[in-house]
Order: sequence, then C-alpha cells, then structure tokens
Amino acid sequence: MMDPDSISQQLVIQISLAKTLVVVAKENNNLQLAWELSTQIRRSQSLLSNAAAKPPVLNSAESEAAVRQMALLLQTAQQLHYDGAAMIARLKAQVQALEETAAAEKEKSTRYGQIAAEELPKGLYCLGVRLTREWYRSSGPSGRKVAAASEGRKAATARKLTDNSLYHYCVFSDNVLATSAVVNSTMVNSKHPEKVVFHLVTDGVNYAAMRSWFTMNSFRGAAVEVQNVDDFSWLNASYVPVLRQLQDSGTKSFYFSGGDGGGSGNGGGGGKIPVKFRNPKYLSMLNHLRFYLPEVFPALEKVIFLDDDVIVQRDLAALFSVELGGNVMGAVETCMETFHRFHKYLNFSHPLVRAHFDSDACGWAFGMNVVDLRAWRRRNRNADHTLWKLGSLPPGLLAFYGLVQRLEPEWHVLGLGYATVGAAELRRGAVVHWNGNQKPWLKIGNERYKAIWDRYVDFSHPLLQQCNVH
Ligand SMILES: *[C@@H]1O[C@H](CO)[C@@H](O)[C@H](O)[C@H]1NC(C)=O
Ligand SMILES: *[C@@H]1O[C@H](CO)[C@@H](O)[C@H](O)[C@H]1NC(C)=O
Ligand SMILES: *[C@@H]1O[C@H](CO)[C@@H](O)[C@H](O)[C@H]1NC(C)=O
Ligand SMILES: [Mn+2]
Repeated sequence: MMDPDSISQQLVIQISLAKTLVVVAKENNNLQLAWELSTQIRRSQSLLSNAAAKPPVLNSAESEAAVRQMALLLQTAQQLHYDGAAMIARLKAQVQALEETAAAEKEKSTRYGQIAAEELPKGLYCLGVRLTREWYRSSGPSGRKVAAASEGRKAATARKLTDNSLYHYCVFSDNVLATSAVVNSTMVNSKHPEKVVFHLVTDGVNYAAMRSWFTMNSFRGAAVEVQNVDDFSWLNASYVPVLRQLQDSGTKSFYFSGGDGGGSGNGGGGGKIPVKFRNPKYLSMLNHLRFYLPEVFPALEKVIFLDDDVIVQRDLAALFSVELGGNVMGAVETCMETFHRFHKYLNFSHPLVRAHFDSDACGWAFGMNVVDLRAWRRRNRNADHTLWKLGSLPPGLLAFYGLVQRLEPEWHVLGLGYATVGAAELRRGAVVHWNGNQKPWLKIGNERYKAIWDRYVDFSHPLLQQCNVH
C-alpha cells in the first residue's frame, strides 16, 4: 500500500497534467479522450475534496485505483504525441511549474489543505454541487412559494424566447461560472438589457446547477432560458453524422490505436480504457451543437453565438444589423494563425476537397459569430461527413465555406488563452476570447487578462465564498 501523502500528491500532479492534456486533446479534436480525461479529473478531485473535508482519511484502495486509471489515460494521451515538439515542450514546462507549485504549497499547508493549482477548479466543482443541491431543495415543498412568486416572470420570459424583434444570444457550456461571466458582461454592456434574451444549453450533469444559478441571480433582467442537450430527441445518431461518427467503432479504434493497448477493434476493444469512460456524448455534443443551430432554435431568425470563454465589452446590438450579404454567418478571419488554415483540418487527399477548397484560404474564428438562421435554412447542405476529420472546427470550416461574411477584427479579439495581445487591441475588442489553454478561471491563466474576466464575476456571492472561489 502507498503512503496516503504520496497518493494525494500523485493525484494532484496527475490532475494538473490531465487538465493540460484535455486542452491539447480538444485542440487536436480528440473529443473522446478529452471527455475521458475530464471524467477522471472529476473523480480524482472528488477524492481529494473528500479527504480535505475529513482529514486524515483518504480511501487508499479507491485512490490507488484512481491513480492507476488516470495513469493509463495520461499514457494514452501522451502516446498520441499530438502536435509535435512545441506542444510537448509547452506541456513539460507547465507540468514542471505545476509540480513546483504543488510541492511548495504542500510545504506550508496542512496535510490535505489547499493546493494552489487546485483551488479554483475545486471551487468550481464545489459550486456545481451546492447549486445542484440548492435546485433540488427549492423544487421541493419548501421551494413551492418561491416558484409561485416567479410565475409572472416566467410567463414574460417565455414570450420573449421566440420574439424575433429581440436580441438573441446562445451559449453552449458545462461551466456555470464561465457562462455567468458571459451573460453578465453582455448585460452590463448592453444599452437595451430589456431586449436581450439568452439561450443556454448544457449537459445533464450541469443542468440543475445552471438553472439554479440563473434563477437565483438576475442580470439586469435578462431573459434566460436553460436547456438540457439530453432533451433534444432529434439529436440522435440516425440524424447527426458527427454523433454517428463518434459512436462508430472505427473512429474509436482510430483514436485509441497507436499505443500497445490498441487494435482489439470491436465493442469493448480499442485498448485498456474502461468501457464506462467511453461515452463521448456530453462534451462532443455541446461542442458540435453549433452546427445544428437551425434545429436547436427552430423559431429564431438570427442569433449571436458566444463561447463560454469570452467576455463581452461593448453593446453588440449593432451586430444584428450588420449586412451579411446573404451569407449564413459573420466571423472575423484568422489568417495569421497557420494552425487555423484549412489544410490542417480538411483531407486534401480527397478529390472533392481538392476540387472545391483553396488549401491556403483563411479560416474563420468561431466563438463569437452572428448567425442568420433563415439564410442557413435556405442554404442547408447535406454535408458528407467523410470529408472532414473529427472535431468541431473542421465541419464548421466545411459547412460554412463560401457562406461567411467577414467582420471587422475589433468585433472579436482572440488569443487571450495562449498569446500576447496588445493593450489597444484588448481595449477595443467588443468581445475578447480566451481560446487556448490558459482559461481565466484556472490558476495558469495570465494575470493581466484575468482581471478583465474577474470584473464580471461576483466573488462576494455567498456560494462562491463558501466554495473558496476567489
Ligand atoms: C432521431 O431523429 C430523427 C430526426 O429528428 C427522428 O425522426 C427519429 O424519430 C429519432 N429517433 C429516435 C430513436 O429518437
Ligand atoms: C482522405 O481521403 C482519401 C481519399 O478519399 C482517403 O483514402 C483517406 O482515407 C482519407 N484520410 C482520412 C484521414 O480521412
Ligand atoms: C456582474 O458584473 C458586475 C459589474 O462588473 C458586478 O458588479 C456583479 O457582481 C456581477 N454579477 C454577477 C452575478 O456576477
Ligand atoms: Mn473558446
């Protein structure tokens, strides 16, 4: 048996590494692996928080199993090598930094006390649990009165949801606090908050927490709808090619071969990853949902799509009247980023792709897009899913090729999660975007940019205080 101290230390280091690899996996469109890593991160985190709540007990058998499970996943991730030397170097530097932080913190903290690298993510986990508990409590007998009191507000919101004279925004996310910052920043900077409607979609795990948060907080009277992606009955494998592709055993073995465990092929095969980690639905569907906007919002004509890692700094109403010239979508170009160019994502050996696409064409930035759902419905293409590699960016590039209107770059400033962005550009950006892995809610985030995000989070909220989110 291992010493509980060293097990907890191992869990902490593994979590740090796994978090980076989730981002890398996502950047490489390996959504299944990202999902599996995230699941394991949550398990390890809950083991650690249990130990923190009831020291000195750390269930050794369970923790050792978690350490082994995670080691397997990390090995799988590392065997994929991903994007070559640069990525690996970045990873190593980060892991080293995190290890140092963890070691230093351990010195001065109690046995299973706060560990710097973990504070915020642990806090977010805690927030989700408390909000969920709150939701079920308030929908019980004692919560009925509250529900009755908000009946009038509910009816008013319901009317707004399909009113096309209003400004509709959507966010698809499993992160309550991030979504809150997006909604809050939009509302704070909105000239006509009464005209803003938010459509949030989350997964089954976070649905109660998301509803709870947006019921207990008001954002200048924004109408907010929360939906659960599991409730979309039309979203099934017979209809959605991406889902079919994700469930296809060939795709799975493609992503899990390459290691010594790969290649067994059939249902339970594809390596040593336990079957229970193989459900890629949540992460992947929230990510892919943006390609089914006309189905998600059948009654809407126009919507602004926002990622959950953005902050809105200006009134975006003017975007709703930007001339899209019959195009389906408005986006800023990302020509300067080589990794956004088409050839990285599309299969240029495919004759159809070669015939129709310019391999050096610029890519479009997703994460802040104005979408004309009427134009989309008119021009809907039954795209052949074999043309693209699995992931959220490629079908977007393909589905929207030639249907995108270029927006002025000030509308959407990218790179806060990995690059250096100039102060003037930051100030001018109507929407700023932490694409990359240094998300503002993580400890590894750049302090300078984090202040922009922090402005829109109410750290004095009792639940955030209780969960040590600061
Ligand atoms: C899957 O979605 C299609 C299209 O909306 C629908 O016709 C079909 O009934 C759905 N199948 C199941 C099993 O829900
Ligand atoms: C790319 O297209 C070619 C020709 O259709 C095909 O043989 C190959 O398997 C495709 N590659 C990928 C990774 O899909
Ligand atoms: C929203 O942002 C405002 C202004 O920055 C801030 O004062 C407020 O606490 C935020 N509200 C929530 C619920 O986060
Ligand atoms: Mn993003």
